[in-house]
Parts: sequence; structure tokens; C-alpha cells
Amino acid sequence: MTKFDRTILNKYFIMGSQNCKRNPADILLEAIEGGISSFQFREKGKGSLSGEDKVNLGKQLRRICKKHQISFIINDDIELAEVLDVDGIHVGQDDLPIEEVRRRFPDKFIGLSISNQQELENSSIALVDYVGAGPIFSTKTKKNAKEAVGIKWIQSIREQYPLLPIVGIGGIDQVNAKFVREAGADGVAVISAITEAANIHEAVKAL
Ligand code: TZP
Ligand code: MG
Repeated sequence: MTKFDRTILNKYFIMGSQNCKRNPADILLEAIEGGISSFQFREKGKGSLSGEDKVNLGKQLRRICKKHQISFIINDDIELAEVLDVDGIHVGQDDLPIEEVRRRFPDKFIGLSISNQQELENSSIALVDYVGAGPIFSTKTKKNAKEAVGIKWIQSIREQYPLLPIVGIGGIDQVNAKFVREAGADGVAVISAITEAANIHEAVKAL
């Protein structure tokens, strides 16, 4: 495993075209100018692109991140991880097992979603570089999201794994982000707090 810089979790922006009411490349650029620390391409759910369209958007967003030295993480898509030469891969509990992802990508960083104690106990935490904990608050963005677990879930992971990089996700905005950090998270992962903002620069700064 390569050395993982946990500061990239500070302001972790996630999106796909289905989250954007205007050009995703423009939204990503504005978010980078505003000060995000990493980007996850998550082309998924109602209205998302597939096939060649997904690959082309991925290439475009990948180029933007490379140019501005922002870490580019792909959600789930192992094939696209290779095509886009991503920095990292984020997987959920229902995706490829973490052992398999680590075997295929020994040098990329790997994130895993963890929503409860059972998932934490059943996962090879030693093989991942960070965990995404949530949904912390209720979210309208992910249709099949599990029930909100609250900041106590971050406190609990932090107590069990004092050194593990943790990013909170789900319903996080400019008002509640500080509670997520105070609970022990290294940062906040957001979709709508940035994609829905009237002023993206200000929205990122305020996170
Ligand atoms: N995983 C858990 S909640 C969520 C994902 C992808 C959606 C987060 O979106 P928002 O708009 O920041 O609540
Ligand atoms: Mg997934």
C-alpha cells in the first residue's frame, strides 16, 4: 500500500452528471477553485450516463483533476479505474470485495463505505486507506441510502480505530460540517452542498 495523505479527505466532492443542473466540468472547476481537496466521480442512479458517454465524461473530469493536482477517485467501476488511471477507488458493501480490489490495485488508494458496527467488524479495515462513514444525516441525493446514523457513528469508529482516516458522508452541509469534524472525522464528503449551491466558490469555502 502506498502512503495515503489523509488531508485529501478534508473537502471531498462527489458527483456525476445526474447531480448537475449544468455542465459537470464547469461545476468541478468551480469547486476546485473554491478549494476542494479531492473528487469522486460517481456516475450512478437515475439519469446517469453509461457506456461511452460515461467514459468520455470520466476522461474530461479526470483531465481537469490532473491539471489542478486534485485526487481523482472512481466510485465502484473497476474497469474505468484502469482506463482513467485513477488515484483511488471507492467501493461499497455490495461491490467487489475489498481483498479483490486491493489485489488488483496494490498502489491505488481504496475507500470503503461503512454504515454500521456489523459492516465494520466484517470488513478488512487493514486493507483500506480510508472509510466513508454514513449516511450521517438524512440525504435526498441517494435514493436507496440507509438510515441516518448520526455523528455518534463517527465517534464510535474513531474510538475503535484511533488512526484510521475517516470521511463523513450524507446530508452534510455548511452548517453541520463542523459537528462531523468535531466527532473525529478527517473531513466531509458532499454532493448536494456543492452541486446545488448558487455560488459554488462560497459553498466550498464555507464547508
Ligand atoms: N452515500 C451515502 S449518503 C450519499 C452517498 C453517496 C449521498 C450524499 O449526498 P448529499 O447530497 O451530500 O447528502
Ligand atoms: Mg458502490
